[in-house]
Amino acid sequence: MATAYIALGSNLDHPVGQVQSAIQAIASLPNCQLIKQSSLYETTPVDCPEQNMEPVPNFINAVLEVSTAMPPHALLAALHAIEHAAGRKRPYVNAPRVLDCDLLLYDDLVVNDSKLTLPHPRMHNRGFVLLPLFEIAAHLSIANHGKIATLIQQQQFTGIQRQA
Ligand code: PH2
Ligand code: MG
Ligand code: MG
Repeated sequence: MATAYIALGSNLDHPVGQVQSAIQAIASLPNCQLIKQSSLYETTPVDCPEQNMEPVPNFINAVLEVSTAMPPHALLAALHAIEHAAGRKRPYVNAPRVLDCDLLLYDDLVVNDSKLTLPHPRMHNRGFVLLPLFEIAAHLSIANHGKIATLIQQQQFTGIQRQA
């Protein structure tokens, strides 16, 4: 069994419900056991372009730890299927989305191929990933970037509110 960390995000169509449904869907995957889930966090958009002067809605973000017998590419495909089932569309880069499920880490595996990059290439400077991840796995390090505790100390993250 491998330990994988998955980031969830939604800023369209009832984000809290979308993230809660995604947690259930991931917990129900074959060969996959939900070990930990972070709180839900309301976060302000990072690198999300406005379209037609429309304000970009806040996100709900969370991070999960799973224990899985699925190889990493199979797990990624399962996450994409869950996004698709939730109605995910990709009209432009970082468009508002009903559901984003990102594979962050899979044991200590380092992967760089056309389908998958591990660790996730932007996780080390995203507060909406690092803060929920720290809540459930404070000890973690990211290959080539070091301890997540240090990464959090070194950066000023704003607009991240843990839900009660
Ligand atoms: N996801 C992105 C880009 N920007 N900002 C927040 N707050 N939360 C996200 O999940 C997020 C983002 C690309 O996937
Ligand atoms: Mg993402
Ligand atoms: Mg994604």
